[in-house]
Amino acid sequence: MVKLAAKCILTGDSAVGKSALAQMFCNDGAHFQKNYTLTTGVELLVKTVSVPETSDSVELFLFDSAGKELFSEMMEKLWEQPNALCIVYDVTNEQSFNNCAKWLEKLRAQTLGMHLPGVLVGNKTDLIGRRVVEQKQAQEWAEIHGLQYCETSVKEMENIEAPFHILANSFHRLYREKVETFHSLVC
Ligand SMILES: Nc1nc2c(ncn2[C@@H]2O[C@H](COP(=O)(O)OP(=O)(O)OP(=O)(O)O)[C@@H](O)[C@H]2O)c(=O)[nH]1
Ligand SMILES: [Mg+2]
Repeated sequence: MVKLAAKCILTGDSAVGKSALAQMFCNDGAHFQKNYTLTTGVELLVKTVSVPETSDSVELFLFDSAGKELFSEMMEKLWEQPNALCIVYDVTNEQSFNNCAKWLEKLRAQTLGMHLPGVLVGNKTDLIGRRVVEQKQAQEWAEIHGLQYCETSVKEMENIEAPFHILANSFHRLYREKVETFHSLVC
């Protein structure tokens, strides 16, 4: 039984639903906050995720970051040495999707060329009539940039565990690969 810990940065434009997603996931869907509370700086949430078909687990340290530019300098300091990346946009807000490139660039500056598990999340899929970013378009963008993709509705509690399970599983896989490489070198 292996217990891993991973620092996961959660980023994206303001009001896309990052805090809602992190809080619902960490509190097992306890309460959806209808009213918007701006995140100032970074809020840390922790949750342990089991890795399927193993007895292993990954403790995710979620760094729920402010989308407002005002806090970016202070945040980048707290972003040092991440293990996993989660970029969220709002499927009803095209600008929030376009800005994912900017968020990814900021994150990549922290990872010094290392490949880390990453996921792009399209949130607010419950607002069906207001959707402006199509799934195919976002999925293609994610693939090009080496990210996995999923869509969520925090409000409807749809798929909210998916991004974090994807990240935990990918992080665990990388760990296994490193262990195997190490064994092949010493044996
Ligand atoms: N309809 C709908 N609203 C959502 C959903 N997820 C979050 N919201 C709402 O969107 C607003 C913003 O959510 P937050 O989670 O605070 O946004 P944030 O990305 O953390 O914003 P910053 O902290 O400013 O970066 C809140 O009013 C939420 O209730 C969703 O899936 N559907
Ligand atoms: Mg927030």
